[in-house]
Amino acid sequence: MVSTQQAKKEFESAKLYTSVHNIDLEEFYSSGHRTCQGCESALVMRDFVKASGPRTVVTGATGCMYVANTSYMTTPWVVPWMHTQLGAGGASAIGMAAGLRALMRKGKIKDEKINVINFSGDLGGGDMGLGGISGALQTDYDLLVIIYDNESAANTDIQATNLTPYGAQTTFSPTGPARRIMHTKWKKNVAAMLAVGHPNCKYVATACATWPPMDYMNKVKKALSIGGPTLIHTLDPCPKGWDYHPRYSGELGQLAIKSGLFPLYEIIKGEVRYTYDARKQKRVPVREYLEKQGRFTHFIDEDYELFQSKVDEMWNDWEIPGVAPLRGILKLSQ
Ligand SMILES: Cc1ncc(C[n+]2csc(CCOP(=O)(O)OP(=O)(O)O)c2C)c(N)n1
Ligand code: SF4
Ligand SMILES: [Mg+2]
Repeated sequence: MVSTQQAKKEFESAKLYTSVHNIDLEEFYSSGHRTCQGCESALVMRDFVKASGPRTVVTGATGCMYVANTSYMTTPWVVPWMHTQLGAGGASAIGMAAGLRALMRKGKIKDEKINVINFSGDLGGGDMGLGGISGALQTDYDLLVIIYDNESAANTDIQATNLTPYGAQTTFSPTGPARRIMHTKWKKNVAAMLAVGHPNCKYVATACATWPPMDYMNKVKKALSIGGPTLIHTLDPCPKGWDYHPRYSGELGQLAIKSGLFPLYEIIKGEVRYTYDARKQKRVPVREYLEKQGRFTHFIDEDYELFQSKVDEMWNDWEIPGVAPLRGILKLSQ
């Protein structure tokens, strides 16, 4: 475990928010975007750049957060922002960080800390761009990759990705009389996979933009102050893709965490710290979360039960609950 003293030191050096009243009023992702009402991915954008401040450059992979944010020559981005190809988030961050380092070394720009942040979606980052992100996490550059996960290829009309939950209806996996469940894969465990395989990566966290309050913004601050390659994976309720009224985005994010379905943690130099400990808190039945979304309306009792058993297994049987899906070491028989 991280010692209290070490945690205190990190906390102080990152200048974390201790109350919503400390949060800067200035916006660096402001009006001019065309995301859906209730879009949590838009909040992920707004809040990371609020936490990182004006000395930030952003690269963004294709997806809702590119298209909805740059339509018809309008943009909410106040800081320098660059679009990059769907699977190229990691490579674009390396290039940006390397370019800035070279310019500073040659004295062409002031030598100062400039935050380099890439955002990529669950398809662009968690599937297609995984190789580039892996490359970025093995460098010695100061860069942060945020995988914003709305659990579908939302921009191209809600196709399933490998981060779409089991059984969800998407345009690739419609339910019907012949087959009720079309998407039969369990969600890929991206953050932990990237954390365990990249010794150079200094900080990995999972987060949700709205709950617990300030948790996500403070994780961004920590990632940037720890420096080196870092990664945050956010779960972003998406009213269009998940099929619910936009007013419930905050509640759904909270239910995903309180049911234990989306584990909230940070890994600093190999040590896990739960930021919502679903091992110890009484978990909300996952059915309460699933029933509020149109993409699961075809579920029957056995589907809810399967979901619940998978969540319970994650917290009760895994070696590092909710994080690493290993169940210990088999004893070899003599
Ligand atoms: C190489 C490539 N293949 C396909 C596309 C079409 N395309 C554009 S956005 C997108 C979906 C991206 O999904 P995700 O990364 O999850 O971001 P979201 O749209 O959900 O925000 C796809 C398939 C593309 N731009 N480039
Ligand atoms: S489809 Fe989903 S991710 Fe895309 S803008 Fe709408 S709410 Fe946001
Ligand atoms: Mg997506």
